[in-house]
Amino acid sequence: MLEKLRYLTAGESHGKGLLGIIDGIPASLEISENYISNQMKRRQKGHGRGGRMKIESDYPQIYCGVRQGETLGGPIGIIIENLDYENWSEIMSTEKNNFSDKITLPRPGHADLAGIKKFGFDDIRNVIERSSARETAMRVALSSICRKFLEELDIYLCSRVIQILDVKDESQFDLSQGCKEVNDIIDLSKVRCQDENISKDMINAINKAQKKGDSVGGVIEIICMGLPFGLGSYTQWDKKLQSKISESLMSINAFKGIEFGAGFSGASMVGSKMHDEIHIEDSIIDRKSNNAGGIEGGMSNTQPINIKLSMKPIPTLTKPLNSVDIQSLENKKAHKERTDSCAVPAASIIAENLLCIVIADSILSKFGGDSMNQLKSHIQQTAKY
Ligand code: EPS
Repeated sequence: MLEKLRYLTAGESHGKGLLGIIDGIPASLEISENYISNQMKRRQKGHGRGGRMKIESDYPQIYCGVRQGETLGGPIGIIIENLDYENWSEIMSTEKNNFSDKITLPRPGHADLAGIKKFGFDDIRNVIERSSARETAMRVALSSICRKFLEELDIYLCSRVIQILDVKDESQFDLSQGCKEVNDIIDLSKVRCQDENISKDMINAINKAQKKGDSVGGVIEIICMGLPFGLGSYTQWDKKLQSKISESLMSINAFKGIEFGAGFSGASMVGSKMHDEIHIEDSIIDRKSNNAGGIEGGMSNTQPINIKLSMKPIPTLTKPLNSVDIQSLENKKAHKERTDSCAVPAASIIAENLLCIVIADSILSKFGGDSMNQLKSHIQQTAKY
């Protein structure tokens, strides 16, 4: 659970647009629509996206909470219009009209079946609209304010795709140029993979699946650098940093697994190989390895936070799976509509930005401050290392 920041999103995938509010950001943080828009553009890219991203501009209009380019310390409101709404205005009308077509064929793997049962609907459209990953557009907009907040404190994040279907990039994340610069380079790959040849294989895997009416998932890796000691806490279950991060990142559509540092492979290591020995150099306590992934005892330990996340293949298939018509109760093929065949590169941007909310919240919990200047002076008063 977040302690100092709160945020909510609203909006249907093909409705008028998305609304978002984030509360708890200190005053006097410089932020612009342009800064947020750059993160939005990163989310729209990636090989395997369907036609929707060609329609949308995903421009984040800052509606309130910011004046003269700086936050005011109150709630910040953002609006993103769905440009596709003009093609859906009859179906998605908030006022009653004569539209009566219903979707009755739940897609295996999607929210459809459990969603209609939960709310007592007879039209899966009512579920599709809010369960769509379209909502993550607003979450990227809100969390990019936290990203800017972290950059002011010299905390940077980057991410990459390390697997699409069975094509794996088993290289180490090359961070020699620094997080920000590395991200700019990785953004140039259509699949956000650091290796050019493996990128091509990943693109081929996506194309092959797409041709067969299928979809693919994958694995991403995120790094966060520049953290102080002691974000999170060992004192209570819901204060542990990895719990907060897991809650936030596992809420991203289609994410199925999370690992910190050595993760599952740590289970087959002996303790003497797993744990990162501590040494001191130039008065800085440091490590030669980071199997802990930057978190020990539920707290940041100044090593980069290293997370891997797995994403399942998108459930909307142009060659649909078997399903049941919920109206006629006959065996039929599942509903199909426009879809992405792979959204793993976009998911890496969503995860990177959502991690910013958790880290920003943990910084505010530890150091406090109503303005950026107050926060910075509190951080300075506490030895970073
Ligand atoms: C998305 C918009 C959606 C999908 C995707 C995410 O657009 P549309 O449904 O109009 O094609 O591309 O949603 C899903 C993958 C899903 O399963 O709902 C977006 O803005 O990211």
